[in-house]
Amino acid sequence: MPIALVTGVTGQDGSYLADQLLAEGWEVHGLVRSLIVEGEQEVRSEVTRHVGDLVDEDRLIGLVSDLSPDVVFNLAGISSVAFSWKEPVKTGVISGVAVATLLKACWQLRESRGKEVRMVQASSSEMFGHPTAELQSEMTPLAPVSPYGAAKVFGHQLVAIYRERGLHASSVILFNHESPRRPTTFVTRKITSEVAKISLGLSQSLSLGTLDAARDWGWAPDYVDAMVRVAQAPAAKDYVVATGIAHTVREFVNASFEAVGITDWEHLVSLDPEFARPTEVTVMRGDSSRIRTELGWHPTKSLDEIVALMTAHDLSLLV
Ligand code: G4F
Repeated sequence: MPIALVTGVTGQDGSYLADQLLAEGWEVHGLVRSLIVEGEQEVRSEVTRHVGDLVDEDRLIGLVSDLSPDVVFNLAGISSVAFSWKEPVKTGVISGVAVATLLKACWQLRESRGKEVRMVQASSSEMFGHPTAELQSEMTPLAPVSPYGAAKVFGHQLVAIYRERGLHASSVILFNHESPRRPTTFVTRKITSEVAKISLGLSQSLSLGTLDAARDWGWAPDYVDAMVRVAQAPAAKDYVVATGIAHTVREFVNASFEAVGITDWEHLVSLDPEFARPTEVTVMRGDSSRIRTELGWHPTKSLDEIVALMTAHDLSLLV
């Protein structure tokens, strides 16, 4: 039975990843900050939870040594670009520097016991910054425009450095990926949860930072499936994971209102500078040809399907 250590196991991606790995017969261990954390996903009981902090080097090195995992999936960190503007130092440490600790722990396990441990790092499209081409691929230069993006670049480049050194370390460059498990701090779930309330007369309006930004939104379970494929690939590499189709926030809002039968929604939505970013990446669209060709991955849901599922889920929580 292969053994996985998943950091960030209580998040959207970590919880879907644990579900998939357990279904495929893996032994799954999760790193958690504490055994009870409000607002995070429930961790399946089959996941062995280990309390620890990503920045506690001794703890992480000891844990990796004790578990001797086949794969370490690093999904933990600050995942909100907006939050990274409020806490740039914390973001740099947790989403950037902590990657070094995990790589060091994997390397030590390999050196001391000859264990061929693999690592998969959750990198982000936010590393590309303002688009310089229509599609971003593994070859696109990294030029982040947020503290979050800069932290992710540090982790991403360290992974490449350890790969060069001989570790089977890969990065999945994830474009936006959504699901009913997304927290409402992200725009998609904020929209679907508010639209559900508005449709039931429980809220009057939805306030957003912009309607014009466009994102390449995929289905989160597809993106964790990509991580598993990358972990099992013969060679370690970077892989862009994206649908290749971008939609604006406006289109997402429209699809969510449509899902509850409201067509005339403009008067229900307002713009609030509080939710706008100091720098905004206007459009993101990924070229996932490499993972499609080499590992047979492909996205399974359209934006309309994702929006419908998320909106229906939010409605079900209210009725
Ligand atoms: O949902 P968002 O907050 O996601 P963002 O910033 O693109 O980051 C997500 O995707 C990245 C790429 O995969 C990840 F690296 C990252 O960890 C995270 O998962 O914002 C999406 C867009 C942005 O353009 C934002 O400015 O929606 C815009 N937006 C407009 N109004 C808003 C709002 N975003 C939020 N969170 N809240 C708003 O009211």
